[in-house]
Amino acid sequence: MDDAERKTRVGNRPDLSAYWMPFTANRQFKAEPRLLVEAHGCFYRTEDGREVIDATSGLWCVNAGHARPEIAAAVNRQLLTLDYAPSFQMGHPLAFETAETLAAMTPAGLDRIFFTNSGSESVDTALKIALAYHRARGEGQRTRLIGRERAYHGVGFGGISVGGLVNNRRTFLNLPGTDHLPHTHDLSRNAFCRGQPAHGVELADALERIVALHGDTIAAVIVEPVAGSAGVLPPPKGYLERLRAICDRHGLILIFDEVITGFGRLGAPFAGQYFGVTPDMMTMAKGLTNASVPMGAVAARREIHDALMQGPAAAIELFHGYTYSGHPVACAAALATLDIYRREDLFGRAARLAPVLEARIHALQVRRNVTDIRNLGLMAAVDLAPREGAPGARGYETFVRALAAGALVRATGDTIALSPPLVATEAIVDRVVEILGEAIDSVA
Ligand code: PXG
Repeated sequence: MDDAERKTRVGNRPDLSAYWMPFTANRQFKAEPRLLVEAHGCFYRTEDGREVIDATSGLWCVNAGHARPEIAAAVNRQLLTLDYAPSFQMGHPLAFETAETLAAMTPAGLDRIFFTNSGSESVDTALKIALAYHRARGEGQRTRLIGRERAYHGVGFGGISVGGLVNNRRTFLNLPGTDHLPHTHDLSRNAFCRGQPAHGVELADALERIVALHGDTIAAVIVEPVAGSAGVLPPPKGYLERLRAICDRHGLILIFDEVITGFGRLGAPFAGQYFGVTPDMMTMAKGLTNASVPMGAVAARREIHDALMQGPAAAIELFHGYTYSGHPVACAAALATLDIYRREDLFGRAARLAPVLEARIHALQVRRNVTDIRNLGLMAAVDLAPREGAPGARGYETFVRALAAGALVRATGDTIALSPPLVATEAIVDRVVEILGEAIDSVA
């Protein structure tokens, strides 16, 4: 696009009123729109022609960087070869190949893959599989679902019910029979800690109390190994191990929601491998296709899958699925993406860049109004003290200033999160943190 064209594009900006934007302050946005028109590698271009560093991998999803030609070619080829095939009672080779490739990356034993189109669908799918599994084993009384405070598990009714963000829950009907673990953010003991906090393993014991309260009526426990949307909350040392032990003791399915932590964000394929704790099921989306085509997946332990393969062979074993489960174009995108991760050793690259992000982000401790900083792998967050009477204003203004100065960061409330692409460089991380530091200092 040349400059003349770009100007025309701005001049011809479409009417903004019909599009009801998700998780957006629609009126504020439409009064002062922020439109992106191109993306390559670690950079976006705005409609007024400015280059902006993508310090958030889109929304934690474009792990291999934007506009990868290999993915574009695979998608194009697939569209012209087999653009769609029915997903119920019919198949196509690519779905099987994608499942097999993915199963080779997941933690040992989690090698049965169910495809969805998003993280929200993956979460609801995993919760439903947990109920079906217990019922198939004659434990149909196990219906309760346990989540955690401050968790984000997408926006389906299942996901918001086990989720722990009040704004996402309070307007809507929640599923009955859910309960929540306490969140793990303990500012009094763990402020400004680097990586996993030292304190808080005992917070996992809340699960014992929940089991004592509900007995054998609990089906599953779902947690983000590192809480993402709530502002990057790494688990205290030993916490996930303890949750695993308690689930084993009481026959509960442990689900890791790896929608953000999957595909190299922590420098390993999945958080399960990074922490050395294997869940019974895991949910994925985002980085599975490098966000090029919507796709999600659930990986289940083989025993969970096998427990449902009962009854007459002609019987449908799980009454669940989507028109677009294993969509051929999404599969083509996923295979091309997984190939890039492997060929370019992007998870190794993320592991090597993580200490750089840690060192740089913690240098922001001296900046104005900063109350906490957290990091793990290529995830980091900076908390700002809320302005009196205007929670979220400081976070939003910092985000807007950083964008104007050339870096797209993510603000939720007064927390600024960074999740750079795995292909980012030390220089890019340096520049992002420099821009963020100046933006923080410029906001009163
Ligand atoms: N689980 C987790 C852990 C997530 O982070 C979902 C499920 C839902 O995925 P879908 O594909 O249905 O959106 C998510 C999504 C942010 C942010 O900046 C995070 C998400 C989405 C958008 C913004 O915190 N996570």
